[in-house]
Amino acid sequence: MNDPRITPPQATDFDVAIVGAGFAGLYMLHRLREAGFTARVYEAGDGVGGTWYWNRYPGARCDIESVDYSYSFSPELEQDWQWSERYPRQPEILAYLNHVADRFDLRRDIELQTRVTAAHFDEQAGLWRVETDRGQHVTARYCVMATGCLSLPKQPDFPGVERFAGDCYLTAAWPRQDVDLTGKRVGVIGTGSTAIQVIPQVARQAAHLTVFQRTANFSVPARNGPLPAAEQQRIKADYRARRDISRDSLFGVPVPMPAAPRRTRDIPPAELRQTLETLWAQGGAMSLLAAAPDVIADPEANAIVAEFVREKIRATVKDPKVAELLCPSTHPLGTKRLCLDTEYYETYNRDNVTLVDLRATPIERITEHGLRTSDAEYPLDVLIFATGFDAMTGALNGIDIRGRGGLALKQAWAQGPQTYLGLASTGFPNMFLITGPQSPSVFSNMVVSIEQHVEWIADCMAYLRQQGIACIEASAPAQAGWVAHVADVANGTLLPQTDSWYVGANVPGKPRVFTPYLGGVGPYRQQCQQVAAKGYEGFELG
Ligand code: FAD
Ligand code: N01
Repeated sequence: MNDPRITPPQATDFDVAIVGAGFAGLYMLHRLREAGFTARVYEAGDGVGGTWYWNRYPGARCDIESVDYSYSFSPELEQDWQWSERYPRQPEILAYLNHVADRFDLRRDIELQTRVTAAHFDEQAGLWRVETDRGQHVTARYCVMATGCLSLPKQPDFPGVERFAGDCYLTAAWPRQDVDLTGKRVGVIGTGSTAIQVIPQVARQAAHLTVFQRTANFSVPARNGPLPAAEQQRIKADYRARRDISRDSLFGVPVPMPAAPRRTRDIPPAELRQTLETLWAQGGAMSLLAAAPDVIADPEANAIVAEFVREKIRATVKDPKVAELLCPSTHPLGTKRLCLDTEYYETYNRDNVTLVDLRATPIERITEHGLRTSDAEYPLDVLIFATGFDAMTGALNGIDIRGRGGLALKQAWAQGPQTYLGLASTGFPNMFLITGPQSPSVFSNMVVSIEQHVEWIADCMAYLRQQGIACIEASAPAQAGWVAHVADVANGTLLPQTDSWYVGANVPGKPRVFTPYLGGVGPYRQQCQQVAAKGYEGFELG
């Protein structure tokens, strides 16, 4: 039990330091308090909400249904809160998270406008020393990184960007006040999930919108709309069952795991067509993936579903040349995040929208009055960058995290993230990651995955306290086994081959490693439960 490398615990300022006050940090704080721990949350923003605090761009909303993209830990909360739409807008999700912060009296333990700059494990004292950009130095037995998978936006580094005389906006740092684009010539760079939400909104306001597309993406209609009270009531009457299905599912949504999945290619074409038409009419990206899970592994299945979506694009977009440009051709469906939209493809039928193909005519530079590609200059008043994130590891690498022997996390992960279950990393005792790399995280309804991690971590800390164990650390062999398993599962799919942020391809110099765990939310949960049931198998306790 006694690890000679660590002396008995000293008193700390808090039992737990939590970095980040999004869905993860808020629930972690609540859960730890309930378990009798003291905890402090540090949040860089001046409000809680994380993703939903920062991403205020027009059209921002989630792609999981509101009744599912919400906490399940409090039956009273889930009954009381009324969602207005099938897919809630950013302000509604932010209001929800603020309600949670107030309802559970969380704010008194959250320090806003406080960025954690360093977290060093002091081996002698067996505690974490945490530093912030406000000059605070605090100690905690445990450090929980709730820093978000998609919280560090890429900064626009286009040549000439600093000379642009118009207004520039980064979608992930959108201003609080309304941005009036009426009468403006607006350029949007990017056609990922964010841009696909922004573009229809901007097109309605701007005098002219030019979309600069490098890679066409697959998008599925949301079929969003009001969530009628009666429908919400019906769902809430049997909420536990719905939540349980999500918890045991592949992607954290209430689509049960098929008992004996049929291969998509074996389904008679007429039947498959009917299923796809029904799903298309119902809307929802996750339901499409969940209905034909082998599309991410079987090229033939993928080709069938991808062609179905392309047909829909061609049928929607009137100009055949524009339609063809919008048809994804560089990657299999679902190997970049499948997008969810409201009138995205329809937007290209508007007279005030132009699509520019950056593969044919790359951006050369941003000029004082617009953007120049290899064949034209586009005069612009406003530029919107929807160019994505340094995902999965960006926010963690933004902190000087040091474990045993002063080992920097950045160095330990130089060849790609190394974790056990995506929850912990060898050499970094008493540090936990919420939805860390190599957990289902971004390949799931993240609220379901966040709740699972938070509960596992809080239970683990309670167990250690009860057993009088001061230190927990992922063992090197267990970590190596998990990293290999994550890679094996990914390599059985089409995802690692595609250039996406899942593999870090969007950030120059990042090691190419597929980061989410694709084994499914339900099976992953079971593995975590088994690890705990076996006395935290694969961890060294001391
Ligand atoms: P975040 O919400 O990212 O919160 C992390 C917080 O940590 C941030 O507030 C950040 O400021 C803070 N932080 C980071 N580093 C530091 C530091 N060093 N010091 C102090 N504070 C720090 N997921 C879905 O499942 N469905 C969706 O529909 C969906 N839509 C999304 C839409 C957008 C635009 C984006 C960007 C992401 C979306 N996601 C979606 C993923 C989303 O990030 C998660 O669902 C969820 O909100 C993550 O919560 P979190 O608390 O883990 O992280
Ligand atoms: O970022 P992205 P995002 N020159 O990386 C282009 C979640 N999310 O913010 O594909 C030209 O997907 C880039 O082009 P390419 C969701 O998990 C969810 O849109 O690299 N173009 C791409 O088109 C999502 O996956 C929701 O060729 C450049 C775009 O910018 C994740 O967040 C909503 C470029 C970036 O797309 C990230 O989505 C929003 C360059 N130099 C976000 N650099 C919903 O749930 C980048 N691009 C609804």
